[in-house]
Amino acid sequence: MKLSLVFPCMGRRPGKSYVRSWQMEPLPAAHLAGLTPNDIELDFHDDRMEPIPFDAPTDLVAITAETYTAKRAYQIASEYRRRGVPVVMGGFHPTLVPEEAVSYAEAIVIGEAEAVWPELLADFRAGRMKRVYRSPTRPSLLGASPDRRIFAGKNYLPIALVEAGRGCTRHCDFCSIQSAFSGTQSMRDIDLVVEEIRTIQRQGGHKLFFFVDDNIIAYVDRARRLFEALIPLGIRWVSQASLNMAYDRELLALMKRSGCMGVLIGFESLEQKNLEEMNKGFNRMQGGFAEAVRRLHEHQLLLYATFVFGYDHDEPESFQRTVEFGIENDVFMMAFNHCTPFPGTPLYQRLAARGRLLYEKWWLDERYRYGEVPYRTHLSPELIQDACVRARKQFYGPRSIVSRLCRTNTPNLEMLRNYLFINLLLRREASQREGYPLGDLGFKGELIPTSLPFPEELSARAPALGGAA
Ligand code: B12
Ligand code: SF4
Repeated sequence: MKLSLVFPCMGRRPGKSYVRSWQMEPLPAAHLAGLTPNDIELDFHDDRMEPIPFDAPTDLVAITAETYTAKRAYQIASEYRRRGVPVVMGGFHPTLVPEEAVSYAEAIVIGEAEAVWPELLADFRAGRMKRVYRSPTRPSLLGASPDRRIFAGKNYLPIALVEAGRGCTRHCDFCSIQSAFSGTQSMRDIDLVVEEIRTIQRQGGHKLFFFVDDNIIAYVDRARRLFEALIPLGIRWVSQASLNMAYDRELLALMKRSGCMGVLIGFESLEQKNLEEMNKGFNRMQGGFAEAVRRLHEHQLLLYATFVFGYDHDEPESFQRTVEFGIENDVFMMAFNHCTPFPGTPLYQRLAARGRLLYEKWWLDERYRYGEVPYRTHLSPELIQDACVRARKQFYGPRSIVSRLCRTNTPNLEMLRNYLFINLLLRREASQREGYPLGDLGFKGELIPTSLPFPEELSARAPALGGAA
């Protein structure tokens, strides 16, 4: 039997290259490869960087679908369906909107693959693949091991993605993570993580490790054990964490000793009322955001601070204030994004219930483009979109780059090079991503849904989602 794994791009303008900063090794595909029995032949196609050989013989296609890549995933599924090849889909989008995804796949997996993937493959081989596989509880990740051989020969960014834990214990109302993992985090065995890093080091080529954990310090004691175990490896790493890490100077010092170069922290908004509305009041720390940044810098940890705009207490001046905050506090990197209502999140449900969504399903709508605000706000959606682009251009503009560089405690020449590379790349992409289509504009014809009947077990969910203005 031959299985083809596919990781879709978000969309494509014919003849144009894809967003480079997004071209990292896709761990979901490597995890599926790791769970697949050895006697199944495997190939892997990354739609972001190579054409998919639709005519090459294969028995089953497995596609990862996120909300931004859902339309492209359905296009790819349609191409295979045209050729009579069955498709199975999994990932965040089928997990959060199964009643939609199941129309474009012969089978879907709701939740994580670890508990159900071997069963699905056995059923497929026996000719009795079901329409829906659902992980009954969150599976143990203790033994989960990705198979990175599928990445060989592809031109990914030189960053190794490693997972130490999955999910987050917080409940921010816009976040797909809390919806998909019900506010829980599961962890991999620390020895296994260490072994995986050693293997990657032996193979060479990767300079930086990215722990894709949603909140690497969610359980501080466990995080400490992980960081202690990293010290002998001598790696440099980055990850994502919640702001409360800045409270704990001992933890910050340990992170630095273990090779941490910096962290992405969701600051989200300078407006207290917005933080409350998004259920992220925990972001208000003593001394405020500036003190948090100062403490990170005290430990030579670089900060990628992400902000979202479009909550009800944003004003036109909020954008400029946020840029100034970043420049005054020498923040290494910043994201200025509009808030996105992902289906399945409390935010999406609230906006749908209030009749504020501008599209029934923005992720499938022909008119929708990346960067557009798909709901009504007291500021106009266009104002928010333009102000986000302007904020990026200002923050990644020459004056800001030089001003932050002069004052930042850049530890060495390599970090200086990284600083310039990242800031200039993000400057170039400040508007490159805007207006990006969802789905490949070169795709011909309509999406082809599966001819299999709609599964009974999902019927009850159908009216709950997708409410439109
Ligand atoms: C690393 C990461 C990135 C990296 C690299 C991504 C890459 N591989 O190229 C970068 C920084 C580039 C990135 C960019 C973006 N990302 Co991102 N990213 C992540 C992150 C933190 C980790 C992904 C990962 O490797 N997880 C580990 C794997 C093993 O877990 P998993 O994906 O859950 O896979 C399991 C199951 O979902 C399932 N599964 C997955 N696929 C399939 C397929 C089949 C067939 C089956 C059966 C099962 C299955 O089984 C897997 C094993 O159990 C996730 C958050 C997260 N916790 O996953 C966000 C996340 C996926 N990103 C997200 C977003 C929104 C984006 C951006 C759009 C952000 C932006 N506005 O710029 C871009 C889009 C890029 C693109 N798609 O081209 C959202 C998606 C939400 C949604 N509803 O779809 C997430 C969930 C973050 C969040 N807080 O909401 N991202
Ligand atoms: S802390 Fe981050 S990952 Fe956790 S729920 Fe909030 S936004 Fe999502």
